[in-house]
Amino acid sequence: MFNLDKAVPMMGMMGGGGGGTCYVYPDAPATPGKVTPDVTFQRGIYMNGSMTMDDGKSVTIWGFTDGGGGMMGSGSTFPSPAIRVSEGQIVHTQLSVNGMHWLHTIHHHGIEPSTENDGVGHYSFDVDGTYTYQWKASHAGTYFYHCHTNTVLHAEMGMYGALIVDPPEGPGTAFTGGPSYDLEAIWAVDEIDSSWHNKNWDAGTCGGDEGFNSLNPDYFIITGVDGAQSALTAPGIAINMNVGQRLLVRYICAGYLPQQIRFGGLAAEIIASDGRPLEKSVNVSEIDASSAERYDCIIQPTQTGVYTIEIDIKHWVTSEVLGTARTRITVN
Ligand SMILES: [Cu+2]
Repeated sequence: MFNLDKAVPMMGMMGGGGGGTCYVYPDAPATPGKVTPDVTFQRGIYMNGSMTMDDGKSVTIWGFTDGGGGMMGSGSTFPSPAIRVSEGQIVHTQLSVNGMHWLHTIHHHGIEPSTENDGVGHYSFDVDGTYTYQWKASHAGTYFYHCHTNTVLHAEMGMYGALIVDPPEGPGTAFTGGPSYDLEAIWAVDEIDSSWHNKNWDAGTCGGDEGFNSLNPDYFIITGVDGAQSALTAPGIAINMNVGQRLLVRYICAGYLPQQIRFGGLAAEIIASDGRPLEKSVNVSEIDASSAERYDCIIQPTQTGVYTIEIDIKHWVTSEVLGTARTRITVN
């Protein structure tokens, strides 16, 4: 039913690498069983964004724009703009890569729609034109969306954003029957190997060795902000709160390598993971996470103070700590 036979040699577009069939499958079919949605999001593409690191260097970033049309560089936020919906809604995410010489998809990670709507390029197609992903927000919780074309590179380049499903009660309640919260933090923690950030979109898809088996990160970031210094004070990442208030931390392991998050001496109550409530919440001082995992934690400080949150990013074989990203919770 899919056009796997349309795998096309795209030698003219690629930079280096061997021959043979390239693992990209351009298509933009009609959405099967398309219905009227409760909410629609438009997403375009940018591939000329940049992020300035605390050491002053600039790293090229790719991502999704809010709005269709594949507008180069327009609204190039990093991470990509969040998709926030209510449990029970039918959602359309319309991705446009019109007229561009590259392909992308949107995978709504953890949502698990039908294969056509799952955005995994090599299981369906890479969007060439406009495709409307149709999916249902069945379970309140924390998810994220990312490109699934030449994934190892495109996710590394920054093509991801938060995906939050609120319960019908709306923001302020984690899930129906779950805890309420006064403040919210979305910490998507990622590592960057800047030596990967000058590749062509299809690098490696035609069989060439682009070195994607060797990730040597030199930057460690929280929700698009350098975790060396800037994330300690960045608005929306660093949190100011009062004793007695309840903070919901939506922690997303957005990198490839294992991570450990430590809450600086604050007690964190894990209430949900990967978009599902825990049967019984767990109180922890730290969490070990691996790629694409999400943990929802309630933090309700009982004492004033400045608490430094540290996330170690570790080598996937040796567990050596390769770097640490930091932010802060200030309790008044
Ligand atoms: Cu992509």
